[in-house]
Amino acid sequence: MTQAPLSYSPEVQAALDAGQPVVALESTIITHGMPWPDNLDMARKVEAAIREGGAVPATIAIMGGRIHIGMDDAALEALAKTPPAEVMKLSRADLPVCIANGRTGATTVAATMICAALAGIRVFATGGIGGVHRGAELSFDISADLQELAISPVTVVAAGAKAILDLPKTLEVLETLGVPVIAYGQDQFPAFWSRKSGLAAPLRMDTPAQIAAAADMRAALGLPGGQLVANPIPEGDEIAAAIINPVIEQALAEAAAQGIAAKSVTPFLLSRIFELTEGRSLASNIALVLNNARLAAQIAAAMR
Ligand code: PSU
Repeated sequence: MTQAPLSYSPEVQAALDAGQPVVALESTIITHGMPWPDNLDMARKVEAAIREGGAVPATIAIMGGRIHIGMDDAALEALAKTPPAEVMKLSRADLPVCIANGRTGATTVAATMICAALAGIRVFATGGIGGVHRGAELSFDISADLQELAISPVTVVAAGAKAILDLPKTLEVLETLGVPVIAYGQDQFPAFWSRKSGLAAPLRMDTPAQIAAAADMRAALGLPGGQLVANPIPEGDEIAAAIINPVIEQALAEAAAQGIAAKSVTPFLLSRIFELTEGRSLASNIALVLNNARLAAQIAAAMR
């Protein structure tokens, strides 16, 4: 039978062999989520934050038809420099196709969860998960990230779902799928660039140990799927909802007018919001990813 072609970096291999905490990181945020060279800077800083937290970072990407679990700095730089049009944006449907055809691809939250689970990594840090897009009642555009949270046993630390989405509907779908949505240290579900969404989070936890214990119990009960930890952006880095919401509305209107659809929607919106906020949205995005990386390292250290 064909085996999954996994290539571990020496550092990640050693950590997994020794049972040390490892945190997975995705690559779509590098190739499609942020512009060069901020994307490389972010990727390096996030890896450093995880190391400072006492865990080993494992950035995941598909290169030359192999699943790389942990990338060296040269590989990270090469991926960050590659134009988005030359890298496949991979989710559950296209991950095997990319690997089988020997291509290069960046893993979204869904694909990173699949690869992390294959590698035995149980915690993953990112910015914000994909979710139910606004107008989904007509477009049916719902990210495969939501379904993946119900399938792959990985705890995903994010600053909620991106505020470009329909957050109430995203929470409804997560509930239907049986995904625990855990706000960290507050009652509200955070809204990516802002700490508050005005929506109550279904669950709240205040320590990494509680989150790790819940993941362990999920496994003990034989329940498939992971957990979404919604970690609010630090106060000093947030953009108030009153400022970011009109910008989101404008970017959404432009996407609709230009007929942007499917996998292009999220990268288009993030880059337009970056331009419209003169870079402020990117600074906040980087700050929230770093904050998530620090929490993920603590959760990984608390897992059995
Ligand atoms: N977090 C960020 N920026 C990003 C992403 C996450 O701060 O660009 C990526 C993730 O890879 C996530 C994807 O899976 O955005 C969502 O894309 P879509 O809405 O097309 O499912």
